[in-house]
Amino acid sequence: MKTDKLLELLTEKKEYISGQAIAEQLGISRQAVWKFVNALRDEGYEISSVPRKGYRLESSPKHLNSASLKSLLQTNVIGKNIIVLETVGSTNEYLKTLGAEGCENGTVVAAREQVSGKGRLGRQWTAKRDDSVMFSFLLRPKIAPSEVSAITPLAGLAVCKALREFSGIDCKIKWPNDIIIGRKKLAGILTEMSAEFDAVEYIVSGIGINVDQAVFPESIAFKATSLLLETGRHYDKNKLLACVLKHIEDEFISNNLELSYTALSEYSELCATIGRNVTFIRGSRRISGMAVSVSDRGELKIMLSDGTICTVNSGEVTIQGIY
Ligand code: BT5
Repeated sequence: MKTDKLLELLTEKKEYISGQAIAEQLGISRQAVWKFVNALRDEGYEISSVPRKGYRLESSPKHLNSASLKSLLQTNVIGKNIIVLETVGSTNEYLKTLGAEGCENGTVVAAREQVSGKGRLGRQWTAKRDDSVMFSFLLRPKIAPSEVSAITPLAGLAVCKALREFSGIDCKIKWPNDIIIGRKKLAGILTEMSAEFDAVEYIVSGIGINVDQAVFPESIAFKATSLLLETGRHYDKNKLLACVLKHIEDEFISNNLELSYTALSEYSELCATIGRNVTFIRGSRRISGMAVSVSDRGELKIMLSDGTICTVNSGEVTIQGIY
C-alpha cells in the first residue's frame, strides 16, 4: 500500500520531491522511501534521483496501474473508485463480491491478469498477462430488472466508439455484445445483475479488449484479433482504459441508461449484424433469416423467408461469413 501512496505522490507532484518530504507525508523512514522507490523501479517505473533535489517520476510502465490511470481519468462517477489488481480469477466475480458488500456506484475493477476470465453462458475469456485491457464496472441504477436491457448495447456502443476514436480502426458491433473488425472479435462484454423481484441491486458489466496479442491460442485464432494485429502498433493500456471509461460514462449519462433515439441510431449505424443473413440458436431452437433492425429494448429483429419478423433478445447469433 505504501508503494501505491508513493506512486500517487510522485504522479501528482510531477517535479522533484525530497526523500524527507516523502518520508514525512507517508509517515515512514527515509530508508523505507528508498526501499519503496526501488520496488517501483522493479515494476517498470522510471524514477530519477538527484542529490539535494529528491525523486521524480520520469515514466510509467505501459501495463495497467492505478497511479497512471488515476492521473488520466476524465470521469466523475465511473472509476472514481478504481482498483487495479495484479491477478484475479475474474474481475466480474471480484466486483460482484464488492457489490454485495455495498461498494459505491461506478466502482471499477481492472486486472493485469485473469486466471478464470468468464464469457457468457459458462464460456471462457482467454488472455495472457498484460496482453489486454480487462475490467468491470458496477452500476446501481434505480430501475426494475425488466429495464436493464439497454445496458449491454450501451456498453457495446461506448466501447466501439472509444476504440474507433483511440486507434482509428473501423470496428463494428456484432449483436448483442461483440466488437469486431472484419470477421474477427476484438472485444467481448459480459453483463450480470443482482436483483430483488422488483428492483436492481447492482449491475456488473465486464469488458475484455484484445490489445497486444501477436498470436492467439489455436482454438480461437480463427475468430480473434487484437489492436496490434490490426494496426501493427502497441497502445498504452492506461490511456485506452481511461478513454473507454469516459465513453461509458458519457453514453450512460447522456442516454439516461436507455437506448434513446440517438443511441439506437448510432448503435444501428455501427452494427455489423443488420442487413446480414444470420442464424439464431437458443437450445434446440434454430432460426435463419435476414437481420433487419435492433429495437429500443436491444432486441434483434430477424425477417424469416416467409416475411414474418421474429424478435430475439439473447442467445447466439452467427452471421453468415463471420462466426
Ligand atoms: C464474451 O463472451 O465475449 C464476454 C467476454 C467478457 C470478458 C470480460 S474480461 C473482464 C470481465 N471479467 C470476466 O471474467 N469477463 C469479463 P462470449 O460471447 O460468450 O464469448 C466467449 C467466446 O469468445 C469463447 O468461447 C471463445 O470462443 C472466444 N474467446 C475467448 N477469449 C477470447 C479473446 N481473448 N478474444 C476473442 N475471442 C475470445
